[in-house]
Amino acid sequence: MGELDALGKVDPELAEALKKEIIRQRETLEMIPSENFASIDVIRTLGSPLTNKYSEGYPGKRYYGGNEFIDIVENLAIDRAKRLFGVPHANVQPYSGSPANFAIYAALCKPGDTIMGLNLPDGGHLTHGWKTSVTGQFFNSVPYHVKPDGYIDIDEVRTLAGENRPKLIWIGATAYTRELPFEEFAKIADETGAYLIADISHIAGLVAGGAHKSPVPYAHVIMTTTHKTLRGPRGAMIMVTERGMKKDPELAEKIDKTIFPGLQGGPHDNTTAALALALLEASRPEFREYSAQVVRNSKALGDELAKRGFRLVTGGTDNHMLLVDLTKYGHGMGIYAQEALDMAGIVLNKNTIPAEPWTAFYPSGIRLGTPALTTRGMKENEMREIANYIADVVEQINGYKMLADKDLRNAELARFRNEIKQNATVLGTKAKTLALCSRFPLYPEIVL
Ligand code: DSN
Repeated sequence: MGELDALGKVDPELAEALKKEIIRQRETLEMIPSENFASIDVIRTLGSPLTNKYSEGYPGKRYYGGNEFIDIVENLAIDRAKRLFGVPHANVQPYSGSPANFAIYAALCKPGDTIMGLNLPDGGHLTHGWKTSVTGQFFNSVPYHVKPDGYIDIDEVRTLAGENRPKLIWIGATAYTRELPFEEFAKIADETGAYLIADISHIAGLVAGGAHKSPVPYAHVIMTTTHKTLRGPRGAMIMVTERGMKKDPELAEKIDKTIFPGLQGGPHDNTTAALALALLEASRPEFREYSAQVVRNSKALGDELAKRGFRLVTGGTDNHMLLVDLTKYGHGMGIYAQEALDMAGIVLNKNTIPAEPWTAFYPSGIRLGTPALTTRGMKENEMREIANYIADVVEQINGYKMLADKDLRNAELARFRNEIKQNATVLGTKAKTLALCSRFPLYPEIVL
């Protein structure tokens, strides 16, 4: 009996799409650094009947009846988050990272207050004040940047914070390959009276596993999504540190009230249950080994790519991620690399590079990482093999151009798409990635 057979009987169209997605995950090399493979137990807990329940409020203080078991589940998640990260307060209800970040603003700022975050094209997140996010519209956003070498410009942060006296400062990124300088930011926040908010969505699993410095001694509030390196269900948590409680003894209460009733309705109890399980998994010694391996893999991948002549932003990595500058092929070539690699069974994303010479839609780099492949059991040898696959494929974009004129650009992209699907190197690499994937089975428990 196949996993999707029953669904296939009631909704064959949907079952077919689910089946194809599971096969796609199995048969490609997943290198988007914000993605991972949650354990089969986490996946199955997500699919539990807990999705049926309404539980507005918090454990012991619910608006509806019938929450005695949900209280146990949510308390398990809260206690495990507090223990794993070493914080006095955790809210496990945020639906995802962006609403969690908005809740932090709503708890601590008034519209029009000044806030600071890393500029989006420099590796920052939309919700850290970028102009197309409401966070850049409701607040006076003063972005800071990375230096030409790709490292965060701490001197600029200090100067901007001194001049603008922000209410809060974000430390965190979506495309930053070096250890986050929490200590330096804490000093700046103290000097200027700002709240320091660490968004550790990308690195939470590394922090939990001891492979990245913890923000806990430095930040007042910590937000993380739960589905990236932490390898849990899709969701988020907001934690308040001892330092945060010292700065504002009402901080925990303010955050809780902003999540509910301020912004959200009922928590997704099936997700909370899956998160409780993921936090237990992340507290085990195997997870420490996993997070250390993620970083070793990332370094091995980067070293081999550099050997093949690719320039890495900052020259390398301290974490799970690499940012590759493709300007040697021209400006805006990230899309060509992403699509050629996709065709070869390697999934990653085009990304801006510091001082991006083209646009955010057509950026000049690619971003890739090792959390998902490490979950599959791959190690440094496979990373070196994959780096060579990537190099072989990306070299095929040489000679194509990114053009400013829309019609010419579309014509050039159409020519590329037509040619790349017949390219012998790309097709040969596809066969190799498929063979590699089959050596590291994904979700063998799911029989299709
Ligand atoms: N979409 C996430 C990432 O890929 O980094 C950030 O929200």
